[in-house]
Amino acid sequence: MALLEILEFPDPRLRTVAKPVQQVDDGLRKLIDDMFETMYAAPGIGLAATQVNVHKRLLVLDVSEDGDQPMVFINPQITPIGSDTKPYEEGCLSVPGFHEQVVRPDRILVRALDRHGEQFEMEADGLLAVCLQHEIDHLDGKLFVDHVSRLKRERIRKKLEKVQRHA
Ligand code: QAP
Ligand code: CO
Repeated sequence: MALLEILEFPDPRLRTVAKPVQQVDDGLRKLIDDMFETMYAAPGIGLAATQVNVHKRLLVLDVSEDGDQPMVFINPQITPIGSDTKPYEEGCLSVPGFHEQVVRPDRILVRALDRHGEQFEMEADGLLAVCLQHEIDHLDGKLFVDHVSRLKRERIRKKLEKVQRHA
């Protein structure tokens, strides 16, 4: 297993739109294991392949209390269930130290492949629904800061650029 480097905002590589996974093979499963190791070490609750500079449609998350429920979603597709939305205070391993309220659909249906390439479907709400939508945004080159005002986004960008200059 290996720890992967996490790209940080405003790195332009975070704007890459990821390509569908064609083959769920041992190479991909190794990447999935490395992404879990990286996410748990951070520590974080979700990580998209985009954040480790791999532009494939793949994400891992664990929103359980004890951090013992790893979930993998390959080529995920979501549709909102109903029209209810909810605000949630989001953060991101690629935007360290910043949290902002983001409004998203409250309940979603997700269809994806698991680590064996088998298709599954599930309904999600609460933190799981927030995290899935946040991570799928990454696969489309989007960040939670895109959901807040330009003023807030620019303030975050400038502060992070300053920290990165001193890193
Ligand atoms: C995405 O975020 C998420 O600022 C996953 O200094 C977040 O794991 C989905 C983290 C909230 C739903 C709700 C952030 C770690 C981790 C930081 C994360 C930090 C250290 C964020
Ligand atoms: Co994120």
